[in-house]
Amino acid sequence: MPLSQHKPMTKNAVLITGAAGEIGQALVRELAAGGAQIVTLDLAAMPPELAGSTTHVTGSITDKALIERLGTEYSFGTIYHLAALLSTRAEHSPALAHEVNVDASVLLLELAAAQSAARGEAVKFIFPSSKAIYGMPDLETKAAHPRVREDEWLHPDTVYGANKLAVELLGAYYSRRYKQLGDAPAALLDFRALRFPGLISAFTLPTGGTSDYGPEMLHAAAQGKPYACFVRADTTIAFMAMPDGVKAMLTLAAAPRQALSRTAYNVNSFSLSAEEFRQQVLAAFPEAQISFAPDAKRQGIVDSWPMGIDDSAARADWGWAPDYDLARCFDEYLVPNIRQRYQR
Ligand code: AKB
Repeated sequence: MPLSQHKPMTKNAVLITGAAGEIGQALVRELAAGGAQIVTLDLAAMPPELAGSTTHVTGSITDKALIERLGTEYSFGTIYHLAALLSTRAEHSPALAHEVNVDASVLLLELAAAQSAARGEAVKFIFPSSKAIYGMPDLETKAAHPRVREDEWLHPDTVYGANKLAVELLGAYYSRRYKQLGDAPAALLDFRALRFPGLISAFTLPTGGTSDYGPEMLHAAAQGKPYACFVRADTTIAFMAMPDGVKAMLTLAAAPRQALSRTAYNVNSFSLSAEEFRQQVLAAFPEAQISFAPDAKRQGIVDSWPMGIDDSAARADWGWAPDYDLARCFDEYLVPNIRQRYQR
């Protein structure tokens, strides 16, 4: 829909960028059920079943004029900034990754800063960051530090990890120090980031990520397709069920600001090796054909990510706890929904 056809200035609208992607679709489903006025922005159209739930703008988050026009036509209470190039895709086009993952984030931070100042009330800016902001130097160090804390190992090996870390730091700046040498704005925005494990959805597949081997293995098995996993069998990282990812974003967004001791929080669920992932898939789909054909470059990326992340700060500050451990994730969420999706 062209922006000029929108009704101007609904107060406390919710903006979701990258809304047609995996996290976006799951988040829209939850928020729409609560009756929020949602504006979605994505290069792609929303899937038909969600199209009626939002006012959708088809366009790029790198389009400065478009972002500025959104800012004149809506007053946002909360922005969920999900649009990003994931780690494998970003590695193929680092300059584009910087433009999408960092420069466009600055456009949105500017929008949120201007609206916070104009309203005298902080716009909440919720940002999905990633375990990719960590960089474990070698496999021995990775094994010796199975649950890294927020302030450790912040030396990402990928452009995606560097982009996410840069936006975390910029968000903290916009939240606390923005224009500190000029006239102090009436209110600063309220930036909150979550460092996610690899999210797995029963309903969508990721594109361009490097933790994708997990969901790809499972969705391939459910469709009766063979799958060659692009990392070694012993490769271990953390994963999380998509409903927990959405729950984490909504719970963090709702937390009172004074309860938060940091702007970026780890959220963890369960860790498992690619072989353990395969065993889970085989338990549900015994005929699945899953082999291992490691790709050295993508293997290097996953090897640099920690096995798990320590989420005690999120638990203490805003009561975070995942609903799905490994068994519940497969038995109650992934397998029944994926079976139904592919009807096997
Ligand atoms: C990716 O694989 O790029 C993402 C991530 C780890 O954030 N799933």
